[in-house]
Amino acid sequence: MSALQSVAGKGHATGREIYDVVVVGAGFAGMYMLHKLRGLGLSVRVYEQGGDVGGTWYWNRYPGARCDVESMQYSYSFSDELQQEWDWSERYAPQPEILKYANHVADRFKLRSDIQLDTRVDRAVFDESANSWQVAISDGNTVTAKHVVLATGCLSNARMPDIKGLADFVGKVYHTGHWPHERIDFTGQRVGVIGTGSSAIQSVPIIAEEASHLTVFQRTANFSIPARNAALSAEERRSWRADYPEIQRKAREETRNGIFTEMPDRGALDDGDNERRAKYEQRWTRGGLTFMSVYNNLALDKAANDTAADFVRHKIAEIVKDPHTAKLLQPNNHPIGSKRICIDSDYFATFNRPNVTLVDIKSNPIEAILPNAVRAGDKDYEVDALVLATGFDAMTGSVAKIDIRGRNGQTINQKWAEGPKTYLGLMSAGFPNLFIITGPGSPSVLSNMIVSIEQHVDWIADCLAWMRDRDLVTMEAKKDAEDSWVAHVNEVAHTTLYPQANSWYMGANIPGKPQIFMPYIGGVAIYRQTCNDVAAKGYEGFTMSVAERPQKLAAS
Ligand code: NA7
Repeated sequence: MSALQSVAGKGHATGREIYDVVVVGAGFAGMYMLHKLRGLGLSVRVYEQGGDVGGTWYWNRYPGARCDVESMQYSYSFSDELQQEWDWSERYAPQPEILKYANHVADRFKLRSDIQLDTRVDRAVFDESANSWQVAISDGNTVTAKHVVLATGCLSNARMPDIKGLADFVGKVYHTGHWPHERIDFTGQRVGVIGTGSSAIQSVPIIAEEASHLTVFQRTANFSIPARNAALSAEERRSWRADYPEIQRKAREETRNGIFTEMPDRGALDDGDNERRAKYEQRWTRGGLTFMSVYNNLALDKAANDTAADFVRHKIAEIVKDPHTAKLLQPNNHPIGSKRICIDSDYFATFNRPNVTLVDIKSNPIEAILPNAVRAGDKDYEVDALVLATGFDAMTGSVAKIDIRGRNGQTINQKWAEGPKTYLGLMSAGFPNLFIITGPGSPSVLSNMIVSIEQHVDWIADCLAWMRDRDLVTMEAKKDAEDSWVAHVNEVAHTTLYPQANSWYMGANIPGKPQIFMPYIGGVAIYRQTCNDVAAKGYEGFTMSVAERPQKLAAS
């Protein structure tokens, strides 16, 4: 019997189950991991704290929530039948449609029988004598797993701001990342939105249409590009599908961010003013994230970046009629793209509505929330409902919430106290047989997440099959390989403009969180090649151990 074959219980845990793999989370990463591991004949149990599959798309139900990568590229590629049969209705699918897709995948691949919903993984402790994990789940049971895969998501740990008086507010308080399941009707209400990141930028135009008055509290202005969302025609879908293999190969092997688009061949300063403006104008008209890939040095050269930033600031000034409001909405404290660029549908134009007010809480910070108002700069803004669009404890937050103990009882939070430390973003030394999907140190949130998820899942599955073939029972990142990878991730980040922004990429949005640039900025193509090379060299940088053979009894 191979080291990874074992007897697994079905249904709810009784406390005696032994799984080859426990997967934490049933979002896009967890679902594909389950499917892939089943294909290897492994026993797998997925625990999901939400009431259904979908991960971030299960929780982020705020008005206007939609994907910022075009849907034809934000789809699984592992099944040709799936990608040929699923019809996205819009260029950027709205959240309900993405959630429907997640449910379709769960049903189509019959995943549900191995997914336990409404169940948190509270604790995972590595048992060094048995080379396995003891995983304590919120139904009170503990199961054993040879391997644990954290598919916990990067933007799934909604962050409640610590604002004085918030608990005393008498109206309803909603967090965009933890939105109720029923439709919230703001008709006739005075609504306050705190935060102006992507979630606010998507929801503000919709809330403004319903609310009697909307007050947006802005600490940092953000760059946003029009989405130009539209219905997808059958012809457009057909043309994507006809070229899928080549589009996907290019996205994986030739791009930095896993999004197929024309590759820039020159820097912004290689063109004259008129030509450059024409190119920006063309991308602005086309809409979407690819605005940033018009030139190849926007993330690297401040002078080049300024040309794109100036173009967008100019557009904001053109759209927003009140010059004071326009000025406030123009970002001026970070390079464009160094915080995740937003894409919107009429965000800036919403501030021309008579029922919308922008409040600058950078100059006049929020002092307190009163029972029926937000007090900022000695002024009380009366509101009936509050929307907190204040973001997430990104990349590490959902890992940190689980009490994970590796060798010698060390917790992952102790190990990561000064910032996350991983080898390839996949494993952390001292935590054998524990994989992280799209973890810190991998391209992750800088990329099309589906592309990065599929790459990690495939790599992990290949690795487990390789271990099984060789009767290997543990795999662990070597400390020196991890140290050099962490240094490399940091070094590459600092060749770019990204660390110049106080972004959630840097952990800067969470008071007290170490400020380290968390994702790997080298790009998905280089990263994939690195991971493949590591595997081809017998998982270089990892230690593997074989199962101890049972001792033969000495003849008496
Ligand atoms: P983000 O991008 O982290 O935005 C959060 C916003 O909330 C941002 O404008 C913050 O201002 C603001 N914020 C956070 N805490 C406070 C407090 N205490 N007071 C006032 N304002 C605050 O989160 P999103 O949910 O919008 O988007 C996350 C990602 O999801 C996005 O990038 C897409 O990839 C999808 P700050 O900038 O910190 O000054």
